[in-house]
Amino acid sequence: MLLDLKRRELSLKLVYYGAGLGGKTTNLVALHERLRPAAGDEARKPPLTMLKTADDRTLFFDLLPLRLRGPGSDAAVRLKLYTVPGQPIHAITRRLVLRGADGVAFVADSQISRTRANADSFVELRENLKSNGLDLGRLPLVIQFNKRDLPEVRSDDEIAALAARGREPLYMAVATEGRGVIETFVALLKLTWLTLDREHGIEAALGLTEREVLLGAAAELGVDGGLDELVAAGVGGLHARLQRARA
Ligand SMILES: Nc1nc2c(ncn2[C@@H]2O[C@H](COP(=O)(O)OP(=O)(O)O)[C@@H](O)[C@H]2O)c(=O)[nH]1
Ligand SMILES: [Mg+2]
Repeated sequence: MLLDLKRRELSLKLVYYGAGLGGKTTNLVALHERLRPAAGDEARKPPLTMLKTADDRTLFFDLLPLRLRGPGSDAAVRLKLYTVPGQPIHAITRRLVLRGADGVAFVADSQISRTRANADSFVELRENLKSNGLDLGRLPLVIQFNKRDLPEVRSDDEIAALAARGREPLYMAVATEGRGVIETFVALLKLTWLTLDREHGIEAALGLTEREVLLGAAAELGVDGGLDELVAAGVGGLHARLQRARA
């Protein structure tokens, strides 16, 4: 997190983590495709930077920068969405990309054959956070189960049971069709914002509310209204329980 009070601008780093080929890059591509930058001098669509190997796999990271403004506010939020490369040889890169992360989306591959790879990646995430001085228990984390369209995937019931045990909100997705992608992103942004506000009072410092930030994000992504429904699409997790308690 970087808070520039003079420019009234907050910069956040959000990282999509997970085993190779789970769909992290596809999430960013789907978000990029939906981008409808707000009118005005910022109207240029931000580039999605992809550093790929010859076989189309992420070499170092993918990066999607977003700039959000709350309606009627001159404060701005800059988001940098990163992915990590999945291949074993890129272990050090994954740790570097995680440095200074404000929130993480863990993209799990729903295929039964990838269960072990998901689990290994999650363990590695915890270790990498630790070596960056971050604690998985305190970092805003959202889980996505991607590739729901494929055969031989873990069942809805099984995933719901996982979600009920964990504290993280969990979203089902088919990233290639854009399904669940916005939900995951908005939930991650919301959770990250709430956490940083609790720890650093960013709302008061910037004069920007969580609602305004989420509305700003929704506008950029061409979503009109229905923010609460997007977030509520998640299953399980502490966040969902909080939402129900409030309703
Ligand atoms: N069937 C299916 N394929 C997907 C889905 N999401 C990603 N893929 C495919 O899985 C492969 C790896 O995706 P990619 O985003 O590069 O994975 P990454 O290594 O996590 O960045 C690509 O061929 C994608 O088209 C999905 O929801 N369903
Ligand atoms: Mg990738």
